[in-house]
Amino acid sequence: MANFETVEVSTDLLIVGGGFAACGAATEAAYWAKKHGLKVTLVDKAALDRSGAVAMGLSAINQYVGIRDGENTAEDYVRYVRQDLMGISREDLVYNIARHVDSTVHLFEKWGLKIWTDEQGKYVHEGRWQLMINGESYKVIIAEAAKNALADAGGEIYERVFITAPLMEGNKCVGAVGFSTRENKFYVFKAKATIVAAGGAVHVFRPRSVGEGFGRSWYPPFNTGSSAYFTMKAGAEMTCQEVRFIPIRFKDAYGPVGAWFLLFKARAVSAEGGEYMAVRKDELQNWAPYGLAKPIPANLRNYLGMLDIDAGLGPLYMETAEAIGNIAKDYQDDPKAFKKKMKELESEAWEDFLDMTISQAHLWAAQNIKPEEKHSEIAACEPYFIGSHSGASGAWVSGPEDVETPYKWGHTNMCTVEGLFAAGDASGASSHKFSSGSHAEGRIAGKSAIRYIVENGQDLKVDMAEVDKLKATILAPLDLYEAHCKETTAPEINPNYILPMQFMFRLQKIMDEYAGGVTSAFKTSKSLLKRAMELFVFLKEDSEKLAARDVYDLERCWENIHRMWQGEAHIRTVFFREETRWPGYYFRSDTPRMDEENWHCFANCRWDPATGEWEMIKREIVALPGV
Ligand code: SFD
Ligand code: AMP
Repeated sequence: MANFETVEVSTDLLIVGGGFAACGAATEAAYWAKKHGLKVTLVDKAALDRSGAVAMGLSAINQYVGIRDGENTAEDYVRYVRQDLMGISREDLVYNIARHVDSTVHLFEKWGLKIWTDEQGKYVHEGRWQLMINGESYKVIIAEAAKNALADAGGEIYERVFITAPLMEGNKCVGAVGFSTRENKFYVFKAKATIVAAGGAVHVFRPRSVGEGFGRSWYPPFNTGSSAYFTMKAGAEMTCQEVRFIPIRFKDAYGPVGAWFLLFKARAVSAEGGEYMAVRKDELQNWAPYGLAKPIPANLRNYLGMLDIDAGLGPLYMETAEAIGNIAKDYQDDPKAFKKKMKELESEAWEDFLDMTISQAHLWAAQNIKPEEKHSEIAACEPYFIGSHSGASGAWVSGPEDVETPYKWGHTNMCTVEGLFAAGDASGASSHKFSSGSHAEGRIAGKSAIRYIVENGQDLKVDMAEVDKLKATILAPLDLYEAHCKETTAPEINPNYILPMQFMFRLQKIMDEYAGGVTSAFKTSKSLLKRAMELFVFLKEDSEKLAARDVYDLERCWENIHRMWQGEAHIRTVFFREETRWPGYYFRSDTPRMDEENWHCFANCRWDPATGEWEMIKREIVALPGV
């Protein structure tokens, strides 16, 4: 076996990940841990300051309810998410996040985040729920608060350690194992409770950007399905694995559209100039009641644009010049004020990208695009798994104690596995939490997990013989490479193993062509999915032949295994749900309609660690009482 030192770390609470949910969990848990003399340890595969989805920054806080100013109620937010997710959401979880999210946003401001304010000192809204920010350093600010809280409570942070798998004792999670991405060290974290907050997944599907653009995607390439893998391998029930997210973005550099639609009130049109949201309005009848209420769900907005593409009316364009012109119109009688306003709008347009998707600004510059003069192409991205945005995939977690629902079996945000909690992208059916809601949910999970430890925490029993077996499995790709790499003149071509990049291409090809990726125009069917499952049998077999040249490759091997599990859960759940509910995310051509009678329910799944079998489960949707 490759020579890796084993480093054992004992803690009370382990937080896996260092993004928004993890930072929220760390900040809150540290406070309660200090009171109870407990230790909190956070492990991130990257460096906390710039890890996860918010690495480059963001230009808006997408969830702010505005309860203190009487703008909205938490119940309003529940109705919004119910509508946007075509009726499928865990309303208790959405409610719990919504009632806590504002205090998180106020903390962000206290920690130094600049939220735009108007002349009256009120937050500038992008839309009903969204606040504009100067967000290029958003992640640094939130990470700093988490670091300070952990330091104050005697906690620890491990950066650049890739968590590979859960550590289990029967149906109880007792920590995690992983390896350093820089040194030959294998880590064993033993914990009385574990919170998984390792984000969602990208590059499961073949991206639009291949060849020279490979690696560019809307979702950050460093989130690779580790949350899903971790919870599935622990035997946790999962939910909404079919609810992938496809954002519409400025084409090829993936710049955000929210500010354009909501703040600038821009129209999206086909190459012929028709506004698909108006021209194709009648199509929304087919998706009633959700298609007929406002706001029109994100997937249906996508779908109407996709119908234009199918009809040969592409490319689609965002009418940036028209929108800027409309806003500036009010100033046209005063040339000086007009010029000033135009300058301001122009800089806001560029800042929107520079805050969070810098490469879109590069692309505009490279293509001589001045948004005030010329429109820009938009397109549907490849599918992603991001339960915190407008997708919903994640673990099935226990709801808040004070809300009357059947969804309660343990401490709030605990999975169906003892001692294992999830938040952010890792927890499912509670979409539209975004950065602020993920942080709030992390705080909820952090407090709950500490309470779990205080009430249930016994001394840990970890079978080190099992740990040694896990270590051998995790390091196997290094051994396989070492054993065979000299047998061929070109070490990347070898009948005894497959390198991680080749493996990823194969996974992406299956997902793209059979499970409704970009090149299949997001369409799939029962037969295509069945064939994908057949091909996955071989893919899984060959995953045992993944080989690694060094620790970087070892990380890539495991990232791809994590992606593969996310892909399999997706295929199985799309297959299970015999209807089309989210056209614009995916379309099942053999069941092209929504079936409220049979499928207004959660489609859950569970992989059984004891038998290796998958179980598919329908779960009832229970509305938040009185909402
Ligand atoms: O508008 C391991 N999001 C936006 N939210 C907003 O509030 N406003 C916006 O402006 C947003 N925009 C946006 C957003 C996302 C993306 C990708 C883009 C633009 C391009 C959504 C939020 O970013 C998102 O909801 C939260 O970040 C979710 O939080 P969380 O904690 O669930 O995920 P994370 O922040 O990505 O962190 C993941 C962490 O896990 C680590 N990790 N660590 C150890 N071992 C492993 N195996 C690991 N695998 C991953 C990561 O390093 C990271 O620390 S807008 O354009 O949509
Ligand atoms: P995006 O940049 O697309 O991620 O959008 C940012 C926020 O605005 C998210 O909360 C979206 O759900 C919301 N949003 C974007 N476009 C629209 C739209 N056309 N109508 C309503 N909400 C939107």
